[in-house]
Amino acid sequence: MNGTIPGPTIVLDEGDIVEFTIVNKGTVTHGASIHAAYTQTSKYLGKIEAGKSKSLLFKVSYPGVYMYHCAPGGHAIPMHVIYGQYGMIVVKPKKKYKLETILNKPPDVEIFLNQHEFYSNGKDAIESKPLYTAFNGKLFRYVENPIKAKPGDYVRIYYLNVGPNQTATFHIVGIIWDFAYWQGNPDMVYPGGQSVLAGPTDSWVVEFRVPPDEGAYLMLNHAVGPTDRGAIGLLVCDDSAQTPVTVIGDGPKYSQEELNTLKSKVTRVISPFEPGSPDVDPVAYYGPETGEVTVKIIGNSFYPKSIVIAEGTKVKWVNEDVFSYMEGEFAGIHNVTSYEGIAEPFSSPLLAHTESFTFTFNKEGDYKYMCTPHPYMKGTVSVKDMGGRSTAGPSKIGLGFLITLLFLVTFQLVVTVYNRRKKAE
Ligand SMILES: [Cu+2]
Repeated sequence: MNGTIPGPTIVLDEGDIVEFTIVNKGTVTHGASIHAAYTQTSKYLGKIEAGKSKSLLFKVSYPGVYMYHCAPGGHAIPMHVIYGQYGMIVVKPKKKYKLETILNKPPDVEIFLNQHEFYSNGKDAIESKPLYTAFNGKLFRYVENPIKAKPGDYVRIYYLNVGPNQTATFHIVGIIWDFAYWQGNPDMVYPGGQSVLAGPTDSWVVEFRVPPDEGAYLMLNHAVGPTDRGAIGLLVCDDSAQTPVTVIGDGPKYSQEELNTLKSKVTRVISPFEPGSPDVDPVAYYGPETGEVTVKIIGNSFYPKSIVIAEGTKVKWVNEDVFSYMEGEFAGIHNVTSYEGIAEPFSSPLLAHTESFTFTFNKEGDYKYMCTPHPYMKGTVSVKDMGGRSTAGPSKIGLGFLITLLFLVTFQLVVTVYNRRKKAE
């Protein structure tokens, strides 16, 4: 959304009338689901084809912290959310939050905090096994660049667990909330507390005053796994901090130059739907003894994405995506079509859940293939002459032995015939 993960943080006031326009600059169908609108937004903003745009006018009557995300329709909705098409909308209440009333001043530090997950393939996404988790689009973003506040500063955090799968317990080490507001609604207020629990798309506003102790206060998901995977940041109490300050929830934006520098240092590439670097998308090797290999289509990606097989091996693709209802981008229905390195081209019909397509690779080569309804879904097959398969003929040692045997037999035959003729004479 607008080139960042998460997309732009949108801040509105309760009662605003919003004109929301989605311009699809991509190559497949997109859309939007806007949780801040009290209507079925995907009915109006769904199924936006490439190059097209759609608008919706709505009033935001309920204050709170909301998620928005891509919603082309059907199975494509979760798939595009996995891809990072989401962001936060905050509808600020007309009524003041309780701590603002008590302190009679606006917050010194306002933080819009998206927590979200990154997956290296569709199978892991379906099985809820994120490779990384992050606050606002980058692992350890606020460890590298801590958010600073002065002792006694009034802090308000708009916290949204985007997910898309895992439940999170948000906690700041050393802090007890003054108040926590469920979904960011000022009427749903809880005094005190050390944490807030949030499933996917759940949100909270938490408010507290920074203790007098200078130093680092760790913001984290108290589930140790996700914290270890990147969902951790620092709020540093420092008497010299410049406040008031606002931290928005947009993912980081890079100039072309910064991107080039980053890319030159890249040690790992992850992409849920096409082969990333081999450490996250390992190539699966099958020897000549393997007659048939199965590649699953799951979570809009091939699994394994890259295989190496011997000449004569059958490859069977099975569609394990279940959700094939509703319109929009082809929902849960896939095909398999070669597009590069095509010694022998192959193309399957559209496959629904459990349907499969089998192709036998008889020619050496590196084949690239894709799903045409979802051109971002890619895989590779590398076919090698590994020898050893019975159809590939005898080995060199065997051949030598055969030639020698043939020579000896012929020699014996010639000698025998010669001897018989001599006898007959
Ligand atoms: Cu597909």
